[in-house]
Amino acid sequence: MSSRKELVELFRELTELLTLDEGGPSTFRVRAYENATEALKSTREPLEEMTVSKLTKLEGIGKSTAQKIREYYDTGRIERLEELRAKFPADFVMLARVPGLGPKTLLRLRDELQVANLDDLRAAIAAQKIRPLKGMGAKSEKKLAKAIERIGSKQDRRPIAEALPLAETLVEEVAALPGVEAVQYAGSLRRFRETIADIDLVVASRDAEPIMEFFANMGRVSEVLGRGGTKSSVVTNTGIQVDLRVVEPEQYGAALLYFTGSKAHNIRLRGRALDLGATLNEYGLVELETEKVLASKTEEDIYKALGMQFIAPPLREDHGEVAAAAENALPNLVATEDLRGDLHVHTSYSGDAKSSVAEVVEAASKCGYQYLAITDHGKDLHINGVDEVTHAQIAEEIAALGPKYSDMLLLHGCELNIGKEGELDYSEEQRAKFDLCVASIHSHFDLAPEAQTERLITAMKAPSVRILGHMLARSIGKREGIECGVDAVLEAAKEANVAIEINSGLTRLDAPVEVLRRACEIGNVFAVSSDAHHADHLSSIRFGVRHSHRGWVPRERIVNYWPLAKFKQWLDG
Ligand code: DGT
Ligand code: CA
Ligand code: ZN
Repeated sequence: MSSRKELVELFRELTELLTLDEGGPSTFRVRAYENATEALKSTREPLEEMTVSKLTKLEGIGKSTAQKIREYYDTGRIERLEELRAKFPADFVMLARVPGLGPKTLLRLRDELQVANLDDLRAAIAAQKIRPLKGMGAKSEKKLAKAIERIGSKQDRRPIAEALPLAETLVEEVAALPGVEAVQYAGSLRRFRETIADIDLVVASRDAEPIMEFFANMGRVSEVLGRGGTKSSVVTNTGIQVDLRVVEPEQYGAALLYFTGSKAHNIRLRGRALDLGATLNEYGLVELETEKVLASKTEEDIYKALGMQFIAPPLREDHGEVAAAAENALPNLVATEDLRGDLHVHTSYSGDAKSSVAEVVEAASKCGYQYLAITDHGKDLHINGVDEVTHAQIAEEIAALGPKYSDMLLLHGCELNIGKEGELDYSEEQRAKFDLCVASIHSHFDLAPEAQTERLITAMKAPSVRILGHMLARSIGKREGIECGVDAVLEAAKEANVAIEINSGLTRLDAPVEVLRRACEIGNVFAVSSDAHHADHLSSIRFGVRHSHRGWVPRERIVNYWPLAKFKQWLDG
């Protein structure tokens, strides 16, 4: 952090803690710190070189604050702040952020009820210990209970499928605002976690005001939790909290890196920075001795300055990625543009899908694919299944499109249903007519693990099966995946030369990350598939790509990354 920025941060903290200490925001001392903070933000004077008496000549800076500024530049810390930090631990300071809880009440809660954190406060409310306090009462107690509930609900995690579309829309809308140089969602969403607590947006702009204005007044906002000069927090009508931060374009990379996390990854990176004699924070990578900013504008710059490979956001979980990046040993990850085909898509012949064969093929052609497998459901799936006769018709339609799409290999495939004991649709003779079969589970989710393992292995032994579709059949936020012996299934898949699907559906993202990582160790191959049920959804394969990153899947192991010849070899093998 440029030391100026850090100084401003420290003064902000001082103001916050002093407000607590003084029992209110309007005392002389608190206001003095507020004024000083504002002065520090705007001044262009070379503070680090100025004496106390020179500093006091600046507008908004009194003697006591001038001394603290000097102390900071001389020693790197401010003693008074350290005292206040010791007096008010972070858990207690958090309480000051509960709406309706002022410093006076807080101190009373601490001194009379020994409330030190949120849990204590909850307990005190539950025991109705707050209402007898001076200045309180049953009504204020109830109000507090509600305010805490709000905070509590922030901890609810939601499936990525609920948050990602909103985040993508927000990014689009903010990008179109005047003065916005870059915008990205950060946090767990950018790391592509399966569940999300809130959406964190980072914006690069020199003028925050229009962005804050737009943000607070969006139609989808039900409540503004906070609004500052460069930071706001809102709750949408659907109850998703969105935090927005506007930063200087020069610091965009550092801010994006910081707010993308994970926290554990950030801590690991900071350790690496320290080893190199630098500090890393949301403002930049700064050489300690010279205070020179080594990198801050882009994430790429920062990783490079740290002497390591760029680490894709889904990898940033402190699972060994920092050490690997430093040794140039990260897996080669696949990019959406690298994929040469899609091996699991449906047409309107599957009852739950909407596009014609021709529309799906045209969409695949627009993706630039060299091969495509159309895989409508087998007939065992009661509502959406397709019988032999209809499948013959699909085959004809596909063949008829051949001449028009001569640069794309069109495969007539099928998504077979794995029955309770591993049985599949049709006879093996009939199945062998398909160019490619995906086999997946759509029912009997509650069998014993041994039975599930057996079932999957039995299905994969059918020679026609080449891909194990959405392996655990989970639905994120709704249904846990089946329990099975993962290792045994993966071993069997390897033995049978069956690829493990990486299903791109946002409610699926199946097989899950832990399974993918295990499969990498065991040596399986993978197929990243859209499982699109509409021609417009072929592009959702990008989600599977990011899920594959979370699983550390090297692109060399992805069958639809392979060039046509190699892919055909695998298919025929
Ligand atoms: P979530 O919101 O629970 O789904 O997960 P995240 O990772 O989005 O967490 P969040 O929203 O609390 O914070 C966003 C990022 O900001 C987080 O991944 C790392 C960074 N961050 C937040 N607080 C801290 C902190 O105290 N220390 C460090 N080093 N980084 C933090
Ligand atoms: Ca977050
Ligand atoms: Zn499907």
